[in-house]
Amino acid sequence: MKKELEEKMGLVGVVIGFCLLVMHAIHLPLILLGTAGFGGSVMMNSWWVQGIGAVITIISIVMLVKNKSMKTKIMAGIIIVVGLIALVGFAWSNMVAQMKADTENARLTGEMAGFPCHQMGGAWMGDCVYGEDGEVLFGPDGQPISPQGSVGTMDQQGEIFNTDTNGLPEVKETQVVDLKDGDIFELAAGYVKQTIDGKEVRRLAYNGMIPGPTIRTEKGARVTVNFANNLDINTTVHAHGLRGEDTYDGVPIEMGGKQEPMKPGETFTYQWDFPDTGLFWYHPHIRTDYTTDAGLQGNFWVTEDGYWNDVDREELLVLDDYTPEEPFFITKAVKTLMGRFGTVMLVNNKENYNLDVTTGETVRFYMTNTANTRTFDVKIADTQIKLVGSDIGRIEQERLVESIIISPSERYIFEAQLTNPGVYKITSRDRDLGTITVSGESIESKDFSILRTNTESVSAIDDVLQELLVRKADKRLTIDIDMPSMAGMMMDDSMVDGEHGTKTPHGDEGIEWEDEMAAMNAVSDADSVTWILRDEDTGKENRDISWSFEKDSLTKIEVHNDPRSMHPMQHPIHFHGQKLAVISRNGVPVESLQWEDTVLLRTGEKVEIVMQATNVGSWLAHCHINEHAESGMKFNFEIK
Ligand SMILES: [Cu+2]
Repeated sequence: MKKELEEKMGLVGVVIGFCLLVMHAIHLPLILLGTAGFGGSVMMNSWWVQGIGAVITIISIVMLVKNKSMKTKIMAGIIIVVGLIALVGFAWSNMVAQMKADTENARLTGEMAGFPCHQMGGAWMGDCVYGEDGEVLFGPDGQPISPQGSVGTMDQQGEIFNTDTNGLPEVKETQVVDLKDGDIFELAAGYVKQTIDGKEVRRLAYNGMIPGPTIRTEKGARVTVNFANNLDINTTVHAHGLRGEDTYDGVPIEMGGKQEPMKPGETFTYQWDFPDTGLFWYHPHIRTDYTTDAGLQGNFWVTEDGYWNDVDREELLVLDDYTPEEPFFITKAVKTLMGRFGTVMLVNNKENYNLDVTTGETVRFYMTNTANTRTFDVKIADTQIKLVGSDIGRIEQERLVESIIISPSERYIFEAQLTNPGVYKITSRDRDLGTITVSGESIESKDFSILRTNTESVSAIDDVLQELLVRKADKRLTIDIDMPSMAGMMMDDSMVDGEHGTKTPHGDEGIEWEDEMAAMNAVSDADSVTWILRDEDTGKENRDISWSFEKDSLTKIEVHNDPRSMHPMQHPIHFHGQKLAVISRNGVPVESLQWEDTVLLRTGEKVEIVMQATNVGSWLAHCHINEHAESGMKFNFEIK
């Protein structure tokens, strides 16, 4: 009887032992994989599984000692050996995992110290609070808890610019002001309120308007603008794209310019010259990231009889994006990694822009991108666009295009013929910008098929183009970024998703159309990120660069937007007071030359630019992603 029971016990032991062997057969490789960093198994590696294993091992030891059956002894022995191996493996994998976690925490604590607890590519980093199981602890609102006991958010900390809207006048639409040579105009910066996306926000405006007054004048005119700073911060007015005197360029002295920052309540008289036909604009050159986004932006519209094609209508399109109630910090620009993207698309400061036209009309649009960082890809549904002009006047060869890519501060002038009644969407990639409503009796349409060639506009370059293309660059710039405190996040492939590794260029067509790295962008600021323009011949960077050119010289500048930098992305590079023309991109000569003051460099691009130094003085060059300029991406040059 006793022997039978012992044999049955032995059989039970054999069955249990077999089950355990199967478990271990899965368990051990998982432990090993987990230790090697491939995920492993939480369930199999848990304490209770190990506990059951330990109990069974002890039973097996008892069976081994008490049982006389050789079969049972062998089976018990195997179970004991496997159990011990599993136990050692468990202890080993736990120890290694703990060491890895400690190292990682130490690294992230060091590099991400001071950043609020946040998630990036599936991993938590920053000042997080961890529970006993090593998981991040969350507050009742679902946000991670910070060590200070408060609930952490992705936002920056610090004093923000005033957001009070009490007693402010409503914003007005821009008005076109026609000025003749010698005219005097009064301009003032102040505060207004506006409701955007249902939220009432405090904005900054010139003469109460956003965009500010559109100053329309004739080529060759000089106008006087008495400007009053009615803001509670320092400001200047920069005349973007005008080849006038550096004294009136609005670049503050501390940035290598000629103007003392205007304190609140001060006035300054600008003498602005308009030597070129086309579309230009004005905006502050102090904390441009805040002030331009908040509304300080207006166009100069320089006309010339017979310069453009015959059209039925001329319209301004000022493109911007804006996030209501997102704070700006007084001490520093934030979101300096990508620049500040807006959530609401604005055309002429309207959320729902619509233009009514009569069927058959040909419209010429004068388009400016005043956004801080967003590059637009402008399209009108079912409508061909005829590109006729850019930053500074006509392009060499007019052409029909599907869409126009316009980076911050650039201008494009294009024509569209609306021949069929209907509502046509204006879009940029996945964003709706507005509509054109075409209705009424059809008028007789103008001939839209003519594509003019304007060789004389660019003859200064065209005449020596072959020589310029083969000549060695006079100056070479490389675009780079320094972000020591964030480097660990960028270097570690597990911290960023596949699209945003350091090896793959970002975005589509070398352009980041949206805030594709929102989490990292939100924790970046002017202190943690330095954007760099590096002179390859001297090794000097940003404000250490000081170039000097002879008046009327043609300088060939090669700019390389290095795709191997820590965070490659597109940059619109703006030179004050001169004319630029791109002659080749990635070694391929351009088909149509055009004068510009801002050149877009897509990720990885190597662009050859020719600068015509027509304008003596001290000038600034910088990236026109305003947060990038605030993070160092600027240098001075001189024309003598
Ligand atoms: Cu930039």
